[in-house]
Amino acid sequence: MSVQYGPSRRRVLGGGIALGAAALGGGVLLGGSGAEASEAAEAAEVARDGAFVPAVVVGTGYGAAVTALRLAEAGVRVLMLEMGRWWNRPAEDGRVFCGMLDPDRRSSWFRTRTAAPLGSFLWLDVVDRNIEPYPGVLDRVDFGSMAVYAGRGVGGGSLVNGGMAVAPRRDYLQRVLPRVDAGEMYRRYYPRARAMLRANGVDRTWFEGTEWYRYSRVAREQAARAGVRSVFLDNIYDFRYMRKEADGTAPRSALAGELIYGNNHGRMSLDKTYLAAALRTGRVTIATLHRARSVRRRRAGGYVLTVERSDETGRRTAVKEIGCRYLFLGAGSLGSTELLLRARETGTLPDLGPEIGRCWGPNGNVMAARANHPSDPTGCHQSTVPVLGLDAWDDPRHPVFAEVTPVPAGIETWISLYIAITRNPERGTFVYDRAADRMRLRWAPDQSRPAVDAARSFFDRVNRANRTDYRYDLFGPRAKAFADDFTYHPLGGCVLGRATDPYGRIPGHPGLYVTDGALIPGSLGVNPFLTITALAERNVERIVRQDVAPSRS
Ligand code: FAE
Repeated sequence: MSVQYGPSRRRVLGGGIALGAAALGGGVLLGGSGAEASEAAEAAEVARDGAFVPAVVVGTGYGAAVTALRLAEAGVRVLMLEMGRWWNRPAEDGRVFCGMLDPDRRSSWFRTRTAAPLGSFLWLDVVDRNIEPYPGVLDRVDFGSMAVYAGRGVGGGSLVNGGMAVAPRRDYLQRVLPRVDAGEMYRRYYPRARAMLRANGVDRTWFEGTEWYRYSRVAREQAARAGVRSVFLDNIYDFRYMRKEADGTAPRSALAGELIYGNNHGRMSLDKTYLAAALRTGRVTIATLHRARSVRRRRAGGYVLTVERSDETGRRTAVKEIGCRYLFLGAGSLGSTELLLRARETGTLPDLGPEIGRCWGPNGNVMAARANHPSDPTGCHQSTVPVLGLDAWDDPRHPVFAEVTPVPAGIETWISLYIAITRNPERGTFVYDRAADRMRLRWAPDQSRPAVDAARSFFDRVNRANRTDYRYDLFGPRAKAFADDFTYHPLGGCVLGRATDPYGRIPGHPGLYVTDGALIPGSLGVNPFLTITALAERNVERIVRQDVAPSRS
């Protein structure tokens, strides 16, 4: 079977019916028995060729999930299109996801070999594995001198990320998004996002004593010797569950080397939070293995999407056209930008402005590792869930916020590993390659230099204070202390207040919105999903009030 569907039930629409039913004509079933057996049929029908739905949301990541839930609560029927699959059923080995140390086809989006961020050990290619191509959960999109990791499947990045739920400094948020009232974000939308995402913190007493976080404590002491303060970071991993893992009363996930290829337990990914709530409304349908390819205006108003449906071998099984009145792009920084660039450059939406594709950045990401003294072991047992940040953002020349990340190899490695977020002012530009019908990124290798300079200045300081050195063997076959050629945090491409109005509306295109990381101009100073979620909450609240509600009445 090539398409899996969420557990939504058909339901007679409330206030949104007028819009939905009138527009749908006889096409999509509206009322109904709610029988479980008809769920797949319902989704197939809602996403059938020629269908019209009131609202389409492309993607199922953070911005998309918020948007779908709030639209549905306002009575609007929503179809979500997701190019990946559902991750809610165990495979033959009884697990939904594979682990980081035993990756199989579930790990990667259509690759023949895994492409882990930490690609080597003692310069040897011992980390990656040959695999069968499959719609696996983690994608790596290569753009030459920069690669972007992204989650694929229902839940987007929430299936694979480190789970750190961090709000940026208020002054930096104001600087990055000057059209957004930072006070309102902190008072209203960050708390809402945190609560919905079920962000929680590690118990400090347990943290101080457990073997699973020795690696974080070691990094904290070494940073302190260099005069750098540490901060605890909230996470969407359920720490009460982690305690049970440690006590041996629950199956292990974070304590069994699971993270970037998904967690079989403990992770509160979007399918368990926002998307579960959205599906409970009965107004949201998720069509998986459906990839939005292009968008054009609909003569009677709204938009028409061309959507490709594939099977799990990657074979295209259908091409459909789906009409909608409201189109929300939540396909992530890359996905949403590509859809709009293609529309502008191929002339299906020729009036899209010049800002589409601009102002992209990797959030200054740099990965680095240090070699500790034999007297400073970091532990054979490491929780995969990071909980500690080293905060040198006040450094006037080289602001750095570095997270202490695990090396869950199951053996002592004496390695301290970090993902550093720096304030790299360089920005990339996306251009549409007509011959290949895909987007390319203009990002030259030396555009990563400011990030590396900042990371070097920070880690040199930590090394000096501890008389330690870098590890040069972890980032590929060449001796390299800093991995500056990939990012976990793609940001920008359709920036709020430039490519869109201050709420994500595309100017001159009523009913067309961007609702994801594409809105943030390249840098945030911390990990982005909490801000993407809070911003989507802010934007959709306004859109429901001003754009959607009047059309329904
Ligand atoms: P995203 O979550 O990427 O969702 C986009 C969805 O759209 C995906 O499900 C795609 O499959 C789907 N899609 C794309 N194109 C199409 C199309 N054409 N048709 C249909 N579907 C499509 O978007 N952030 C943090 O804040 N804390 C962390 O600890 C953290 N760690 C990370 C670790 C890793 C390994 C990775 C990869 C990312 C990490 N991030 C972290 C980044 C975070 O996951 C990312 O910023 C958000 O997921 C972006 O949210 P969006 O809503 O923009």
